[in-house]
Amino acid sequence: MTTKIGVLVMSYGTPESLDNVEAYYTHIRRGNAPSAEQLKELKDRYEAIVGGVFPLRENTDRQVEALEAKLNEDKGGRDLEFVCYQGLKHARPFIEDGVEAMAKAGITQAVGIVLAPHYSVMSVGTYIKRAQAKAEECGVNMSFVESYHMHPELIDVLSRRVTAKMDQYVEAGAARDEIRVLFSAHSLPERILAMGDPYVDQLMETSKAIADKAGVASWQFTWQSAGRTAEPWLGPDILDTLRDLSKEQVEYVLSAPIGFVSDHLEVLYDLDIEATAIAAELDMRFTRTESLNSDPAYMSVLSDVVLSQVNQMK
Ligand code: FEC
Repeated sequence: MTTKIGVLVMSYGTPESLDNVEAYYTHIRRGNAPSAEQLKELKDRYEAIVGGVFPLRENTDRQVEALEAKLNEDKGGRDLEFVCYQGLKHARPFIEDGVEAMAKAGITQAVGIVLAPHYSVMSVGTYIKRAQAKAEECGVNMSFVESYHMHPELIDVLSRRVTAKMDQYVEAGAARDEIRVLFSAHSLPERILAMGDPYVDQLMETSKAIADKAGVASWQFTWQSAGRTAEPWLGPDILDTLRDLSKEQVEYVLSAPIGFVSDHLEVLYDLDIEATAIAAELDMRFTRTESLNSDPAYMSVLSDVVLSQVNQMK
């Protein structure tokens, strides 16, 4: 008999429309509604990127669909059927909705994976905690992929993304070693450092592996998209980094946001609008690597790590 394996594919989530931004923001703030000013500022950012369309939703839908197809292709001769369910952190269908849907479909064995390659207790850790709690309540036996930041195919596809944009700069007249590559990821509160969290080390490992593979002579890591809260967040922020690079007379900057896998607000606004504008003011050239979205190479990474997890399941 064919065994159905549920795969809970977890992602950040985005509002369904501009009218839902307040509920979404309140959820991110753990039930505390934003002030009118904070809400306007966030709505303005969404309007600036898309004028009312939320690209993360469609990108996540495509990733989930493509992963299900890839898993069923890669399963080999085994009598398994993979069924993917979406579970979002801050929007519908929530992580708990995804687990409940699996249980209702009679699934008892499942794997959870987050569409973010690096583990932090404050990011991937919280997705897993919520999914695990719901799975226990629903009687689903779940195991989780915690990170896949050094998967060789991930390093390969990301280094090809870096090389492609460096080649464009070279065609435009830059010398390869004049191009500064800025690897980046979402900042987190500085207190993760005292917790021994692996997030920073994992991001540095990915950055170094890509730089080595792509033969990047000049690179550094910087943070982006820090939350609007009173506590200190990991820095330097990319905007400050750009100001520093301008003092060093760096002319060509290539942004590689390796902590993210989709086009969404933190890429399309924070990099494509905000950082691009600062770079223009500083008279620097600024471009970024293309997001993975549902690139078959990324789907292959996800399929591989999910299948490894299935192989370990009792
Ligand atoms: O396109 C979209 O609609 C969603 C874009 C989006 C992604 C994303 C990814 C991560 N976040 C992470 C951590 C935090 C922490 C806080 C926080 C706050 C926000 C706010 C918005 C937002 N995040 Fe986000 N994040 C995205 C969007 N994020 C909007 C609220 C306004 C603001 O501060 O800018 C602070 C929460 C708090 O108040 O305590 C912490 C991490 C990731 C990458 C991993 C992942 O995808 O889960 C880490 C995409």
